[in-house]
Amino acid sequence: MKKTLLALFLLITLSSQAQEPALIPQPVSLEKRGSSFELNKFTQIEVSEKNPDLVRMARFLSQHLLTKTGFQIRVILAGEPKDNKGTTISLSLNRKEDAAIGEEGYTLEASGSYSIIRANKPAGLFYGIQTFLQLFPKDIESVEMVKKDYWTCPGVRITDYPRFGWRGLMLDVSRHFFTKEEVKRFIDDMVKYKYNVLHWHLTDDQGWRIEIKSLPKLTSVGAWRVPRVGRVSYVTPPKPDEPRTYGGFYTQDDIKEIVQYAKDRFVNVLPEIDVPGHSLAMVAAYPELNGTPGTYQVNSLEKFMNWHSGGFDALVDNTLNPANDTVYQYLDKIFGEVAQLFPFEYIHMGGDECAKNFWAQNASIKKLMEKENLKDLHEVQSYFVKRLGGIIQKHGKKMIGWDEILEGGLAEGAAVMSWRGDKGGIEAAKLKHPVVMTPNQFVYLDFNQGEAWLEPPIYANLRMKKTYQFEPVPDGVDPKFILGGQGNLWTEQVPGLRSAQYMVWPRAFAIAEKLWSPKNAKDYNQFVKRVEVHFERLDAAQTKHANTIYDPIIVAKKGENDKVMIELSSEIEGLDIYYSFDETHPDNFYPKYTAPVAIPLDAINLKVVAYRSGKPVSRQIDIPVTELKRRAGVK
Ligand code: TNX
Repeated sequence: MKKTLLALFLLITLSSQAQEPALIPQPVSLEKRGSSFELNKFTQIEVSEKNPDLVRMARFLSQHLLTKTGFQIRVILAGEPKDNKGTTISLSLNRKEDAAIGEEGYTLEASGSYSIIRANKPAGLFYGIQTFLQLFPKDIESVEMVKKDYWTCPGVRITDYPRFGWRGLMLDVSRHFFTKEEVKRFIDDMVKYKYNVLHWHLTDDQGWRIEIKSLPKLTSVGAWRVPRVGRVSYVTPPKPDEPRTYGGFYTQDDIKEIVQYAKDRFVNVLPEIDVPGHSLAMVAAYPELNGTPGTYQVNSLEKFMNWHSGGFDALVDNTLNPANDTVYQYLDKIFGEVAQLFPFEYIHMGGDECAKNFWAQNASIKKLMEKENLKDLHEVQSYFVKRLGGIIQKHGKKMIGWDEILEGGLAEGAAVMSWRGDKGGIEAAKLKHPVVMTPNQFVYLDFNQGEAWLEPPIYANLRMKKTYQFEPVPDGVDPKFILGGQGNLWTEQVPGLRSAQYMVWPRAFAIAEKLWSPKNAKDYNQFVKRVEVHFERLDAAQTKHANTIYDPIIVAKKGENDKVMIELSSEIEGLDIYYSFDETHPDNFYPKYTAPVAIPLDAINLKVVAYRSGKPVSRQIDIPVTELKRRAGVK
């Protein structure tokens, strides 16, 4: 009797080793069933047939498991003799298509000594493998090999497929350069969360990053600027002969390598060449391309645009001259080479934020307007975009651009990336054009995600909670025109991979879920629980992430008699917030926030900290009263 009890106890503790599934993105359906699956050194991966894609997926999984666990896992063909001591992970391409799961879906069953991932296409197997790995403890992500006798995942049956086919992240490599290895790492992190488009913002005012063999100055001149740290637009302008040492570019071989690396992981790479605005790096290389004679230099993040309530003007002409035929000859060369390098069906031509103030003074543009009967400068931009659209089409690609390409008339067949909210997406979908949704108020990953006083300087805030409210299909729009969406990481204030990761995670968890999971997956509190599990996985993988979800939200409001009232809240549930005004550090024995508080006379700083279950979870935020008054609009 005692022995049986002991055996039962052991069994229960063993099976309870398997953690609760905490998957991101949430699968379409998940059922816990059977006992947990065990991975050990005798485990084998069995493929249903000798299909090269299938074998590649099997090797991909065995390689991952080898580096993390040290187990040498054999890949065998179904029917070949098995090691009886071992458990089996079977990968299978459906002979008869499973219509429910489509091109990227999969089913996964794991229990006891057998797991099987089935899909119609290799991409589905790849996503099934990502899910399977997420079912194991965090050490399966560890950078260092973790030695254990066996690993377990809970017994499950999962059916899963994406809501959208376009699930992207945009990386701006112009404002700051990211090496080839860093871009690969960015892709590695994306695919764990089932992203499948890398939108690569390759050119901008601060640097041209892609080798164009027929126009070598684009990179020999256009890829280099003066190094600066500090706040964009506030940095010291370069001195006339200051060395231009900051930058870099990808050779065409580098590009091919990255495209292949992405393809092996089912990621399409969308190249962006941003014209006719945001073109200062190109103009620095070939000054004949803008309409304002002069010499130009790649921008080093110093101020060169003037933003005002009515819009913006360029202080330096960073635009291409749409009335100059040479411009189109250059673009033909550039887009021709780009089309050769990138297999994806779309090329992004930018089109955003093109200042018109230099165009307005340009005689050749005036002539063009008369000749082509263009009534304003929006129509001039539209003329440019349409002509470029023809070039892109000639090179066998479809054009996509930022929502400004709607202004003055949308080019035939063009897809629109809606960034200034939903508006552009709604308009384009009504015109029956394909749309990718990237509304800045939900998915701009350059916006700060916590208390602005502590975060990198940027003009807007976007907390993960708000990102989780992203809904890719705007009301009243036919979903068939919405290809999907993206999170966009602009990098004016993001100088390297670690800070890029910090800005991306955890908000890209929320975006991944909105793009993959069914529309009804919207339980935020439950999502937060999974996010916390994944923080540990990112830590194991040495991927940086923000912890700003724990930071109290501080709001300063003007109360009666110009008093400043402070409101404290949090973006996740279950936190207790403590504060001080007396220059000492608050802990959980200090006043706990329950209702708005007035700033006491002579206070210098507000200090705030969040606890959960008696333990500190947030940073301590020290914020000057002068700043709080500024926010409340009180002198
Ligand atoms: C607007 S979004 C831009 C970028 C900036 C970004 C900063 C878009 C199409 N253009 O050039 O980097 O804002 O948030």
